Amino acid sequence: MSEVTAIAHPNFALIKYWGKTDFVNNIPAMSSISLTIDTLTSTTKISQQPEMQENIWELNGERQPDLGQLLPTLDYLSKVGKVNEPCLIQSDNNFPTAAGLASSASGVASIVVAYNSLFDLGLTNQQMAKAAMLGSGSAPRSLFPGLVLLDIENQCDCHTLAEPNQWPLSVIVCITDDQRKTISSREGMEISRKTSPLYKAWLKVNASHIKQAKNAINERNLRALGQIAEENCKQMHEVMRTSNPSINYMTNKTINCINAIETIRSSGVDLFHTVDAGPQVKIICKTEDSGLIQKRISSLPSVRQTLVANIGYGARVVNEG
Ligand code: 2P0
Repeated sequence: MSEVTAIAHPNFALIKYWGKTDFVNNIPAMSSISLTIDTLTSTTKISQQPEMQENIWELNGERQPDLGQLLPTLDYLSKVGKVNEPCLIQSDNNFPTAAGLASSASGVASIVVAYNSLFDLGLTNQQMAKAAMLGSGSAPRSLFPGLVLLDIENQCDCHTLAEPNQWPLSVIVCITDDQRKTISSREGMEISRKTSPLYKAWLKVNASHIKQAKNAINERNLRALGQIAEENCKQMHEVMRTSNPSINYMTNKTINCINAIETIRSSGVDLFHTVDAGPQVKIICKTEDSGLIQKRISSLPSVRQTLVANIGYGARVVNEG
């Protein structure tokens, strides 16, 4: 086999990771729970290139100056698999890159899966998760379908809590701005860890938020999941805001969108929102309500575009050649 193509989807955290316990091995300081979506896709083709001297990475058709945060992932994969052959890695996102839509998670997950298949490494789920985590702390979650737990209390085990067909939810991604973010999550997390007076409390509350979210998922209780997810989101943005320098990924457009979501909720529709390291707002709702919610949200001047997705599948190979 000389080339393999794999796809992976972004995942959005409902209980969030913001801070590392080990910067070198990129290990999150808290557990997280996410939802893998469909529709938005990172596609990576990896091809063996014996004539090349080193691995080359192209992102959205542009050759990257270096392997950047992929380097630890590729070093780990080549070491575990005893592979020394250089590859051309071509990744494309069908959605804005580095705008708070988890493009690094889906990108890294698609690379891990493609590499594992190309060199027939036969990695275990735990090895795949470790390889992905070295590239991006949220990337192991995109390896798996549905609602996913990344459990730091259990050697960073990552697994699905509910499969897509076990709880059919939809996600409406409200794009308020598609510019690249000015401060990366990686830098932001370190600033928060070192400077936010709320960081210790943020670490401490994680176990309770994880437990509440797991219970809500077991009971398929959207309202309870929404309450804890919105509380967790609010606390993460407070940790960011109280960092020095203060970090604020939300804009006035983000706030307008959240206010509109609250108005829709007060009219009796069951939905909740979450916001990550960017100005976009993600709405989680029952699939049968997504059309109505999208119609109301997309009429807001602060929302440039909406994308509707359902719960999606994990990273997978789509083509071998
Ligand atoms: C999350 N975020 O749990 C949180 C919520 C953003 C806000 O994980 O440094 O790209 O590569 O491990 O995973 C985004 O950060 O950071 C992220 P690194 P990552 O989804």
